[in-house]
Amino acid sequence: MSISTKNPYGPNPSDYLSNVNSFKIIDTTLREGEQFSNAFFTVDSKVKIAKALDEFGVDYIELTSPVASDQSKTELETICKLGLKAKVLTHIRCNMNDAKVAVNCGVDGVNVFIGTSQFMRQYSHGKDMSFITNAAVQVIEFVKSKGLEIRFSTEDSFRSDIVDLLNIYTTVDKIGVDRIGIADTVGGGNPRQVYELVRTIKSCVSCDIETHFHNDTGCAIANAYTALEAGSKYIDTTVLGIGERNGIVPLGGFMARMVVSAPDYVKSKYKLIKLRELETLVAETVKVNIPFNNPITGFCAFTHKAGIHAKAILANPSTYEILNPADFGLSRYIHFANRLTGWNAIKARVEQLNLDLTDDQIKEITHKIKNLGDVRPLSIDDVDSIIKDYHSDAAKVELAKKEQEEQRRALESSADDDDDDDGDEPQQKKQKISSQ
Ligand code: HCA
Ligand code: CU
Repeated sequence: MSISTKNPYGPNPSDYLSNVNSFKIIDTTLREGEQFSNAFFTVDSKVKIAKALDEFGVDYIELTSPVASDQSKTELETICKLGLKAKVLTHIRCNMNDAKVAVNCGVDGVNVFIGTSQFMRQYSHGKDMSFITNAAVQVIEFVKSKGLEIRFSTEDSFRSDIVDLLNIYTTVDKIGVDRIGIADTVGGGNPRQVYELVRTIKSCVSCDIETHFHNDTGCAIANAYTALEAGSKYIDTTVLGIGERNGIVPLGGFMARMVVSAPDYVKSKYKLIKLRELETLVAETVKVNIPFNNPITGFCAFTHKAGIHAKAILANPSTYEILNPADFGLSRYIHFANRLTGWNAIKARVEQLNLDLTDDQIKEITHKIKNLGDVRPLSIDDVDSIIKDYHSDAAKVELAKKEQEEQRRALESSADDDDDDDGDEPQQKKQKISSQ
């Protein structure tokens, strides 16, 4: 029976606007990520992270606005001078003062945003839609006049009035904005809503769409994927998902999603092998651990435990793995030190230990391991000791058997020696032994 090679997770052909196979990453670890409660970046750490992101292959790197603080400006200017392959953006409020400072820092483009929901208009900046639209037009035209890329985003898009959104997006589209941004600022959006909103907006504008998803309700990666299906092209990510509150789309988890759906595109474009290093760098910088259940780099992401799983994984890893650890420079691990283990997993461990045991013996050992595993958690050492003890006991029994056999032979041959006195030929001696 042959297994179909068709990818069941590939783009849906009915999504004719889909960018699943042609998306771009705007990584905002150095802007949104700076809003993570633990983050404290220095020029040095920002440079290191920017270089690592560039090596990984993200398309854009977004940095904190230069008006946020003197240091923020220095960091932005320093990173603009690094000559990275990735384009460098800065993220600013929608006003001319911020825009004037931004365009003088050496950036490739500017990501401008302003809140459009009732919440933002009432409790954040207090401006109405016509003020917002005028400000947006002024800033976009100014940034464009400097020959830089410009994106205009509405903050809290999902709680904004759809008519307001369509009005402002079509206005900025007409004056030549490069991208519009749709932001799920509070992380309340679900994939179906995302699909509908992106699809609706996409049908009204000709520019590209960037989307930004917070993860308050755990939907960030799913929302990003759905946004691509609906025609968004750019996805905002941060390393490990760091950002305001519990953050946004994590780069690693997003890569896991995308490599399954668009393997050729993802593997040719991004250096997946660098992911762990990049995550470790950011985790250390902001003093957190990589979560145990992180896609790809969580410590148990490629650990297989139950005996049934282990058996199949040993026969063909794809049986229980949708991601190949080797694509990320990682390896899978069969967890054999537990009561759910099976004899195939133990056999693999016996082979790793270079010991010679029969399948029946390994089954007996597995039984012992399961019995002990019922009583307490097991370590690898526990299992190895059980295997080695069994092996040395078996070796002792084998040795004792051998010795007995040798003694028996010796006895027989001395009996034959006695018989020799009667002048038997050697050939006859052999026959005597074998006939016993
Ligand atoms: C914020 C702003 C933002 C902006 C997103 C964007 C958000 O910190 O609140 O520019 O598209 O989540 O709305 O990050
Ligand atoms: Cu955000």
